[in-house]
Amino acid sequence: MSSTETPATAGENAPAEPRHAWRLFAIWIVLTLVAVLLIWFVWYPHMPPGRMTESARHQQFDIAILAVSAAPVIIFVLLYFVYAIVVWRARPGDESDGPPIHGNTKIQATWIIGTTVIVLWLFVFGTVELIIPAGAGGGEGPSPIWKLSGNQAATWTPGSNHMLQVQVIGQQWAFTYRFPQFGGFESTQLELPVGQQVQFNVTSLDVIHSFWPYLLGVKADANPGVNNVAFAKPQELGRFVIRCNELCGIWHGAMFDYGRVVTPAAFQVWARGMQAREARIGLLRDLPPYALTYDPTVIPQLGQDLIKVAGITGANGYYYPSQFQSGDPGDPVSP
Ligand SMILES: [Cu+2]
Repeated sequence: MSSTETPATAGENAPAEPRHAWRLFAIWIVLTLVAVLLIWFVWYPHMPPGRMTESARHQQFDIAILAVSAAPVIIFVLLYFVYAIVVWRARPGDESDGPPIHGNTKIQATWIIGTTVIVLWLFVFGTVELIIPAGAGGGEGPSPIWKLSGNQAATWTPGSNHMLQVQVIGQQWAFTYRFPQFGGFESTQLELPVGQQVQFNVTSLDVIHSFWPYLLGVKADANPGVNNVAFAKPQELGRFVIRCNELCGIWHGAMFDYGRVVTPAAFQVWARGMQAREARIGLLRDLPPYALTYDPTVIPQLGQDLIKVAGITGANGYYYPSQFQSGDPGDPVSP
């Protein structure tokens, strides 16, 4: 404690220096308590992204915890700033320097321990919350490490504990959804059953998009040729916005839509109805077989004649290497 020298200039009648540290601590603890209570009880329930799914609920919790963790630090910095300006400012006519101070072991130790605890806490909390639940709603690639509980099955019925499979296909500039457990029908509408585990299989037909129904706490990149898996378990009924979150061309800003979380029974009625309708009008037959990724240039149903136009497919036989001998000009389209 080499910094507590009493200034030699202080007169005998000068008032004793108040205990600044205790004063600061008392004000800080009161302000921090008020801030934490306000954050937790007033702000937290209104924080994005809400509580529509397990992932969203966890993300809201994370933001609240981080706000509570940051409040004491921010309040301390601002309080010290204001206190220094008010209490330690130079008085008119005071031209003297402050006392020379060299080190203070207590303050240094407090600083190192305090910042270490804060950084380690953020590291541990952040890592745990990235993993729980099931990858925190982010796309985890084709074989996720952290999965939602629920069985993989070829069919889905309400309450069956089967994971509902929803394929999300991005293209300039819309998302479409395929439901392999319902005959592989395709829709521009997204409906989801409440209280049931959903597995999104996200891919793209052209450039990189990003599937972002943020009220569901889900965000997964849509890459061509890649199946990017993300999980969600809707907890509340209602509408949610779906946005593309990757600049994908001139109409990127218009690439949004609305989805709905409905009861499992209503979902089943909707899905069966869509499947029956698309079977009736022949659409199911014309769709390419369900796959985790698609190459639009090799899907005959999407228009052989169009693909045959010179210049669109590139080199002869490029997309069907197994069909042609090397050097054979071949036909780049016919499977
Ligand atoms: Cu996009």
